[in-house]
Amino acid sequence: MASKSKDQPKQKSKKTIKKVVIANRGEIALRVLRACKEMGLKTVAVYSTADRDLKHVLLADEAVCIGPAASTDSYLNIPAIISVLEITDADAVHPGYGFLSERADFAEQVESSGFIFIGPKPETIKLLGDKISAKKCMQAAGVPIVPGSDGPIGMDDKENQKLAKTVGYPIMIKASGGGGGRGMRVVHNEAALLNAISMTRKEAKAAFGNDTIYMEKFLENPRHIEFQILADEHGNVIHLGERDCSIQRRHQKIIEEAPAVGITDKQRKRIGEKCVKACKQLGYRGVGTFEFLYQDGEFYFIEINTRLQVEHPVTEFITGLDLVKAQIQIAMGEPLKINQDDVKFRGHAIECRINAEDPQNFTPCPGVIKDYHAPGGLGVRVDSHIYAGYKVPPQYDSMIGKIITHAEDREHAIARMRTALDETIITGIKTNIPLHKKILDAGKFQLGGVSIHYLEKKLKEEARS
Ligand code: MV4
Repeated sequence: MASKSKDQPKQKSKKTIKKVVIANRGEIALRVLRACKEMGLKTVAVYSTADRDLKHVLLADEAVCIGPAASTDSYLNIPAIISVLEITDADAVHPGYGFLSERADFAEQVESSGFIFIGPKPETIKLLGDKISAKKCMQAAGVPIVPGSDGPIGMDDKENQKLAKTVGYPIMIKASGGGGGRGMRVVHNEAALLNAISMTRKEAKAAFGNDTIYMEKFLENPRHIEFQILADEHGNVIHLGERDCSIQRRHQKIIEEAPAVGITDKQRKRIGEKCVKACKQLGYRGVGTFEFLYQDGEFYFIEINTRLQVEHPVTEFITGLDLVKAQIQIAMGEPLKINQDDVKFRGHAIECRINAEDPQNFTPCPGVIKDYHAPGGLGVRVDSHIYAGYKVPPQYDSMIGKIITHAEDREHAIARMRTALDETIITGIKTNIPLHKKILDAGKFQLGGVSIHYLEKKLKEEARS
């Protein structure tokens, strides 16, 4: 790599992007394709042998098969995707979410091969992918974090017992290489502590090749609230407010909304500004999501996601901004076109994730879609790649699309979603639409502000009666 002299400013010149490889599938590949087309960019779809009939594959300027159905052999095959960048003479790759989107080694190889990774710098992905170093960075910037061990916990049993007592039971043991619900354990008392530590360590080593673990106070009844930020490579950073993602089951989000019920303008400004400050200190580039647990009026940072998220449309609805277009402009080296004062929040948005699954037992339900009638109307957005005759393959995530509604307030956004779900027809496969209707009809959901345990508790209660 060419070395840059110290007194020379880092190169931040405009970078040309004329052709983009979309390294993903399904609804997000279509979302990225639409943004590229609108910006006048050429598109290259990559697809597995199970995905020849994907809508974005048929709409892209070029399409290249990168391997068999198993994602390890296709969507996770780094050399195959870099080869596609080379053979199609593309300039950049958009990773979407999941798959290679948070792989620092992928971003690194894309850049060292002379292409643009549409996302944060590889070093940033690596730094923030490690939960302990992410927490340290946020703490240094004044972002409130969950109290716990200051860094990794060691091998001294007595020390760990002392620490747990100081933090106060119940506590959680988490793997630094984990995240998204993987590699964590709740400990309710000292009798269970040492075994939990050694178990989590062992599992972390096996799952992430990294046995570094840390301790946190366990928050028993929090909401999951996350802040969206946008940063260019010139040091301009803005936040786009928060989303409430508490309606989840087994760490899979099902409904998300923005803004979060009960969060005041003052709280939004305070936490948003802290996230912005952290991004500035890090030299963050691209879109990013700060995940917080929110309990008893306080925010506690847990993790940061360095990718575009599934639920980005609710933020797009309330801010009127196009996050994928912004990602591409940032990757081109352009400065943000707006500042914080230009960000205006309007109304309320809700997203329902539509999964091909049995609404009773949640088992995936792949197969051929016979009829499909999408909802529509004012304030209704459908992000989906499905069509009548489309075969949902069994190899991938069961999400087949998202319905997002926007209205002047939450009550009307819910009413609009109810109407949208009622007019949606998908036959041939089972979907979770009946589950969504049930949640939207529930009084507690309508009141707003339910915790991360709400849905699982509700499902348990229904199973008993
Ligand atoms: C926690 C927690 C309670 N206390 N940390 C789960 C996923 C990962 N991102 C962090 N997770 C949690 N961390 C402390 N100190 C509860 C969870 C948690 C959770 C968090 C967000 C959304 C859904 C969740 C479901 C179960 C547990």
